[in-house]
Amino acid sequence: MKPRDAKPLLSEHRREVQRLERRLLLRSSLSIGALGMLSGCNLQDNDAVDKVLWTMSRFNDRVQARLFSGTRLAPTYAPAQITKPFPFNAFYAEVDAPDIDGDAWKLEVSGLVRDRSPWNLQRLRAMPQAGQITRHICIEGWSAIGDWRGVPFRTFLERIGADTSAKYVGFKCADRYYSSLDMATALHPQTLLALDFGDQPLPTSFGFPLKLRVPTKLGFKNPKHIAAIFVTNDYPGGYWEDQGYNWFSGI
Ligand SMILES: Nc1nc2c(c(=O)[nH]1)N[C@H]1C(S)=C(S)[C@@H](COP(=O)(O)O)O[C@H]1N2
Ligand SMILES: [Mo]
Repeated sequence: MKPRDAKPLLSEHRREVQRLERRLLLRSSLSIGALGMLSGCNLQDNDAVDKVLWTMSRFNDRVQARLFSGTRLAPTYAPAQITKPFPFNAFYAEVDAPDIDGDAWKLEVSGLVRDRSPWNLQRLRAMPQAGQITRHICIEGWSAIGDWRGVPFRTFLERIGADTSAKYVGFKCADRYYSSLDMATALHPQTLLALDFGDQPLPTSFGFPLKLRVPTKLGFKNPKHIAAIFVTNDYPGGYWEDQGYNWFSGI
């Protein structure tokens, strides 16, 4: 993948930055460009470059989690910046996206939670709603700005009595996709159980009826068509994570 923001980097850093870019891709699946977009750093001056070099020299999942997770906010955008049409991506073609009946749909909840009762759309819509306009960054080298709205995931986890000292939250999807997050990211103020894109319900191929929107992570950590959510201390992995993509993949 070609780094988008590599050009403005000062020339005296070029060599070090190229080395870094390789390490970053190998260890985390993130490019410097993607890291810049997730964190809102333009990586154009010496300070920013030094900060990245310092961070990358200590790069692994555990250290990344300690450095970033739960505190940094992803950049937000203006309504005029929303990407139209919004791009589709999945491990299959768009015509094969699961066609889910919203009235019959149920969300299962399990694992380290007090209330395992299933949820439906009506119950989710009765919860407090929020949203923000953020950039989705796919590991395949494209990004797009979208307006997702829904239930703050922290509010949902509190409502089901999740053990927030557990390590992971896992997701199972209607298309057999699956993924998982560290608890700090699950509780991050921008992490949303999204029901809407703009003021409309999520379109069929973009995750209807429910997707997780995590603007501090790469696109593959944003599961669509969620069917089940579980809280656990056993590492749940993920569809792409289990094929070698870095599990943390974010800020
Ligand atoms: N259920 C499900 N969720 C998924 C995927 C998928 O194949 N199935 N692909 C992931 C990847 S790699 C990306 S880039 C985004 C694409 O979301 P979009 O179609 O809304 O752009 O969904 C993510 N979540
Ligand atoms: Mo992706």
